[in-house]
Amino acid sequence: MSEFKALGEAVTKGDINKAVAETQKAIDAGSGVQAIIDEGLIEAMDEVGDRFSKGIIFVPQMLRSAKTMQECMKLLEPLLKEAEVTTKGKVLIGTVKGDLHDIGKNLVSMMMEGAGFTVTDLGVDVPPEKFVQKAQEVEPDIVAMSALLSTTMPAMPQTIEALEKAGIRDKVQVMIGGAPVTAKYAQEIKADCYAADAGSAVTEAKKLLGIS
Ligand code: B1M
Repeated sequence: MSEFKALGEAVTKGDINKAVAETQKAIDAGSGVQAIIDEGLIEAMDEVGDRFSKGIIFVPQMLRSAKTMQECMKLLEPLLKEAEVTTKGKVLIGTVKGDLHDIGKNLVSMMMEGAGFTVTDLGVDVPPEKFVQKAQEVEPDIVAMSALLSTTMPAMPQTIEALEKAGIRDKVQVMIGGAPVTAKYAQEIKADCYAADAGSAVTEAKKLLGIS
């Protein structure tokens, strides 16, 4: 976290004003957006998760750090989207049923938009029937699901099953991701692909649609 030490500390402490100021400072200093996200914000959130696991902090502090990261992302979002404008394909994304974590999903969404995909974001706690209903409406190329809890991962195969029942499973590619999700799990539940992070979500989406 060296270059972004002050930013990381502000995020772990949940000091929104300081974190936003540090983000702006990093942008002004010409630091890459990806580096600010990966080495500043995400590393700090990992530290937050670690402290939560050890019982050093609790849900309110975790929430405050999440809010802090979201405020920093507001400054970075326009820079992420600057890159490309053409539509590469349509992506329907959401965090699965029972799961309220949306920072990673939002990041995937922003990176996809930045790479030229048209993204419909269903938000958090999205039940399988909502994925199906919206997929029928917007006819996406990719249905992308995020889960951060091991207890909500089963909502992924449930959603795939719902797409099958609605007769649209073969019309979409299914991508899954989120901290507890693995490539092996993607194979097990017959998703079309797994992406470990927001950057590889874009690479994998392009591969799925045969775009270089
Ligand atoms: Co939660 N939480 N949380 N939490 N939380 C975790 C996930 C946890 C690992 C913390 C811990 O114990 N170490 C743990 C889960 C354990 C498990 O099941 N394996 C946990 C828990 C237990 C809980 C609660 C149950 C706590 C409680 O109430 N007792 C509760 C559950 C609420 C619910 O969802 N029903 C809960 C609540 C919360 C808050 C609401 C307080 C808050 C979320 C706020 C929000 O999102 N708006 C929160 C937070 C902030 C976290 C941690 C600290 C940070 C998550 C985060 O935003 N990371 C997290 C610990 C951690 O992850 N280190 C933790 C930054 C983000 C950029 O990374 O989301 O992993 P991530 O996204 C990555 C990749 O995973 C990937 O790309 C992103 C970046 O490149 N990715 C995809 C994500 N989705 C993808 C989709 C794709 C492809 C890639 O394709 C479709």
